[in-house]
Amino acid sequence: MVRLRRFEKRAYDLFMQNLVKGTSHLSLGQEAVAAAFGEAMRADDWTFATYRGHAHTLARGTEMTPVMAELLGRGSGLLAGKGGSMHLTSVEHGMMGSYAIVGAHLTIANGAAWSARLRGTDQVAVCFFGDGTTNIGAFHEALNLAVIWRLPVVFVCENNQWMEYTAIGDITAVPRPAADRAGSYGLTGVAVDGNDVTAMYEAATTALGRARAGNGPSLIEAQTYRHGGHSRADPGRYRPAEEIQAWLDRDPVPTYRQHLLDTGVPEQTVAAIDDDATREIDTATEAAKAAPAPDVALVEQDVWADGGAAWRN
Ligand SMILES: Cc1ncc(C[n+]2csc(CCOP(=O)(O)OP(=O)(O)O)c2C)c(N)n1
Repeated sequence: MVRLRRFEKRAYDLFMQNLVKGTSHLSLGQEAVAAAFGEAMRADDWTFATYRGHAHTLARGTEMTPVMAELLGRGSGLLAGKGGSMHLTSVEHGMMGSYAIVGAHLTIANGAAWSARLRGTDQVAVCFFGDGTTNIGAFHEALNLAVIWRLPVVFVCENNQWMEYTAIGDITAVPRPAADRAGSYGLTGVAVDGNDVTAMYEAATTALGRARAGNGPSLIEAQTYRHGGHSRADPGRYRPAEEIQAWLDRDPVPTYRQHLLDTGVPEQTVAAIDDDATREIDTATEAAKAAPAPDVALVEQDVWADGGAAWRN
């Protein structure tokens, strides 16, 4: 969680210095969800994320330097500087993409899960999305199909309470937008404290085990909060100050730090975790800043599945 927190705080600073190209969507405050799944998943499982995918990419073991270089649009970036913050992908780490079309990736995760079934592997596809996504048709289509076909997929709604400028409660008929609808698809509604990394890890382990054993999909709603607004263009000032403060009081990073100290983990060990993360982000930042821009001649490369630029019938 500390790594993810450090990375996004630095990404924010670099954005304010106009070094991050395009916009970026931070998940500060939501780190427990990505960290718990990153820990519980097997190396050959698949992650599908949204445009808010920095933490999910790092949680699968991707190094900070290429991710930071990607945000800065450098040639050494994860996608050679051609994807940017919103499209992080690292197939070798099972990070199968960050999708900007709300809801689109739930059906793609189904496709990955189906391929695992057809190939007889016990890989699991895990798909993260926001609360607003539960009001998109693809959410319902994907859940229905996943249940009918008993697909090894785990749908994880990160209910950070807000969509883009709109509170989820203002436009949704049920209090828990994902968990309360699970029954419609024959699933058990699972609502978890998304700021409690231990509870998240347990929920992740149960759902992954269920999928791996051939018992089909799960739908988890993680109750959490993003500290900032929707994107860097949005400071989120429309949200009530008391609401923000109440969630800051339950910030997963300091809360878990305190938990470690309370349960006897030595102060030096906790400090070493902080120091490692600081060193890692400092190194990544310097390397990314020093890296050259992408070669314009490569702009058409990697456009098609074979890595080339030419249309094929
Ligand atoms: C199909 C589609 N409709 C609208 C948008 C514009 N849009 C981007 S993010 C977003 C809000 C999504 O909210 P939520 O699913 O709660 O995720 P969060 O951003 O809070 O993580 C909207 C409406 C889009 N990208 N795709």
